[in-house]
Amino acid sequence: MTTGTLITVAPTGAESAKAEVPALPVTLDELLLTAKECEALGAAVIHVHIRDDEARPTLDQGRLRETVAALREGTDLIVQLSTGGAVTDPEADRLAVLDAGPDMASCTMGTLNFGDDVFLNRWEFIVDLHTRMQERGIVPEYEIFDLGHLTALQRLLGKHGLPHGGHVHVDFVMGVPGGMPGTTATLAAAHQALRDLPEGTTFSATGIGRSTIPVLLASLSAGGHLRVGMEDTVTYAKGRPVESNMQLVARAVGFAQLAQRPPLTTTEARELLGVAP
Ligand code: KMH
Ligand code: ZN
Repeated sequence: MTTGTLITVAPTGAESAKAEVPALPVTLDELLLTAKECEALGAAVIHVHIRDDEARPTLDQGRLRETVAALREGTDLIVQLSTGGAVTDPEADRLAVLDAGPDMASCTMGTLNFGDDVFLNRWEFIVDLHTRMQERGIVPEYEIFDLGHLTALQRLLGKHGLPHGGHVHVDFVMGVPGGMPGTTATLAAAHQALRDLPEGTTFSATGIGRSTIPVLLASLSAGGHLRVGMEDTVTYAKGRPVESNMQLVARAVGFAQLAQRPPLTTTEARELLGVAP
């Protein structure tokens, strides 16, 4: 049954530079304000990358803990930390992200070319992330950048069991140069491939750059959920830079309402994803 729409905001990412994208939230204050405003608009999950004092991506443990605490204190959003980090981050630091105790964490299901870089996700590393999340009661969001990543997920669940909470949720990240394209046909193929995963598996989707709107519309029409934010999209329309994450969340909420699948509340989102209240 198609339900309302889970809206995840990914406000910062690790790729854009503050100097080039001044509206990017990089300080804790900026992130918290963004989180509160996006929650008020209809977001239920926040996918978090943090920055250091020079606005460079960091996985600093103290900052991660402070960020989780501030988001919990100031919002009811489900806090999902990125274990993807930046392409240069070592595996040990990416695993240590879980020590900050988020509600959810991302788990990318394979290696891919990532523009001019390589986003490395070795099988043993994926297994480590998955099993540590099971042990610690953290709910994963499996990041699917290519169709083969779904096959890898099927293998992971078959060998190592369901995630904490028992529900499987994946996010199709489409349109990365090196990954699957952000098209309706590809989203339909990825959606079809979910039939090989446990019954009830849910998906959200996001399209990088120009593929943002096609992917958003395709996901809604296929019964999927939405991820939006400046991690993935810095141009609102041709020649118009994104002004804020709120602008992207508001647009997604409008599309979801038109599709008669209004945003899930944070309580409904916790129920859907198996995240403790
Ligand atoms: N920044 C990318 C290299 C994730 O957050 O888990 C990886 C990424 C995926 O953004
Ligand atoms: Zn991310």
